[in-house]
Amino acid sequence: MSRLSYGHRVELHSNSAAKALLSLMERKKTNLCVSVDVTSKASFLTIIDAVGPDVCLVKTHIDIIEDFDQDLITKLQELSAKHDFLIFEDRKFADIGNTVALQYSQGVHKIASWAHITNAHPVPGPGIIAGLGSVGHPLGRGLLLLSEMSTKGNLATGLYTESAVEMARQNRDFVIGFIAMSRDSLHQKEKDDSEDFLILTPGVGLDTYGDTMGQQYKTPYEVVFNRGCDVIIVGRGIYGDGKNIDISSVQTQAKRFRQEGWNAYLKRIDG
Ligand code: 5IU
Repeated sequence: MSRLSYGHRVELHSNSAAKALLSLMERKKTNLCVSVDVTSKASFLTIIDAVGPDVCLVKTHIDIIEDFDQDLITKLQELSAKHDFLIFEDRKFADIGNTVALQYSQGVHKIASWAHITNAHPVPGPGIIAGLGSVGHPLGRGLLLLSEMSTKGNLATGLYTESAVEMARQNRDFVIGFIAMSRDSLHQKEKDDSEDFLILTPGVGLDTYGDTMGQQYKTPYEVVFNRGCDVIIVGRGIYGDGKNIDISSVQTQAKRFRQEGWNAYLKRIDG
């Protein structure tokens, strides 16, 4: 699957968020997702407006914004339309189905109403997909399962990863892919040529190897070309520590990661 172009893979999906993301990547020629982990509404919107032209997806942690309000969502949606990107709330749901359905649809953030894509830990079992799907599927949303993580010592390996893949296979209409560090867990068990999952990969950097809290970085080339991943997720490599935001440097870094990610993809589909 990973040798096919993003455009060719659109028809292999029934979920509208997956189709929209693959079409967007093909049309805009970018596989860059920027992870905007900053805590003020102003910095959040400023960074997104700056990177907007270069990304297919903006990843949010909406619960870290100190001055969150409904206007932030309106502005985020305006930027999504202006720059042509989708929105991924990195909520990492992890509770029983009934609870995650409420967390996804209700509360202050009402994630399902604006996030095209969200994600969940498979640890509670298939009920978490049923719960989130009861809210998200009718809205055309897509879910990613966390089958692997980027951090040192994480427990999402081996049988756990394999079971996450099996859970996804049972729920193809709503589960569109994985947060994972490579395509390997799919290759081993790939059933037929019509199966296609999206692999989105965090822990991507060009200038550093990690941070002091367990993060480990790989280059865009490593994850897209060598490991067959589809979308690179980059945070601090683009906006630094999020404190004194230098817009021109944010734009320069976004273009740099975009170029690296896209070149690795072109080489992969050419190969
Ligand atoms: N993220 C990871 N690793 C993971 C998962 C999510 O880094 O395994 I699952 C998130 C955390 C953060 C972003 O929001 O991706 C990476 O940010 P940096 O590029 O700043 O490290």
